[in-house]
Amino acid sequence: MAAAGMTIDLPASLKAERDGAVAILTLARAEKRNALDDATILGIEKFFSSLPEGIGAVLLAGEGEHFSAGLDLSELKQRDVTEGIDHSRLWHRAFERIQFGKVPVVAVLHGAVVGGGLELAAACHVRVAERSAYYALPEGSRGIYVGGGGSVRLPRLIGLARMTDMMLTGRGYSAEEGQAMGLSTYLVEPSQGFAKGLELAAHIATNAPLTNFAVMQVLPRIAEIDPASGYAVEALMASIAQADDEAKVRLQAFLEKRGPKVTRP
Ligand code: 1HE
Repeated sequence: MAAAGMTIDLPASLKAERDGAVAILTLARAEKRNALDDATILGIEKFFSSLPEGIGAVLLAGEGEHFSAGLDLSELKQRDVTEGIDHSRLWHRAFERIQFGKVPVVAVLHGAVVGGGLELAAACHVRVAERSAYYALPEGSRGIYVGGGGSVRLPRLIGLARMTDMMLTGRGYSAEEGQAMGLSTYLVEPSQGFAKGLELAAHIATNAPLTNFAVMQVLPRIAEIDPASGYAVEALMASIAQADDEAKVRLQAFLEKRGPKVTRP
């Protein structure tokens, strides 16, 4: 579908539109609870690989009552081992395009955020949850395993013990619990998620591109390396960012009382 302001051809399960500098990607398969089939995953990969010029952030949301029911179980059928690996690698590729793509991604979560849907949410940079959201990893009860990068991202997000518990016991978490454990960083009333997510994405799009690059591409790498190397990389990144014209313009604006002040939260 070629959407308003966006010329990316996507499967019917995805809708793309543009609101100024924010590209909005919507999971549009509510009749199947936004279950993620291969076409949708390929569409996600394509969308994040072909963002047009002028886009500074992406908002990801889901139509209907649920963000996503995860992997489309009807496609699981009887893959052999090699096909299974290829399938998981496809998800990895697509979700890497989100996490380490061109611009930050804000996800709006509501209803079921389960299995591969939770893995998709975990690949985004900012998560806004509506109070209806709930989280689970039902892979255990289906006799399968996470395959969309969940083993890598979720322990870093909520801790290894919580993910182990979710997978072994089928335990779910409410929106409030998810907020307390850092799964979401914004918790809003039902139907308020999209507006909040759009507001955040629009703000992110006004940041200096080099700052957004550093936060997306450098910060998570520093978090994975030893502290001594981390300090060295941080010093280099800080020096590169401050030498950029964009930083000079913004610092000058503040010093001339034109830049925004930090407001009390
Ligand atoms: C689906 C899927 C799906 C719904 N694949 N078709 N994910 C799960 O184990 C979650 C499975 N889904 C559910 O537990 C429930 O559907 C929900 C709690 C999300 C929503 O319940 P509800 O009552 O609103 O909907 P429903 O009646 O269960 O489903 C509506 C339709 O969506 C129905 O199809 P229909 O043709 O009978 O109308 C369902 O079959 C269909 N549907 N979820 C396929 N997941 C990279 S590895 C990742 C591994 C995983 O993600 S495992 C977790 C899979």
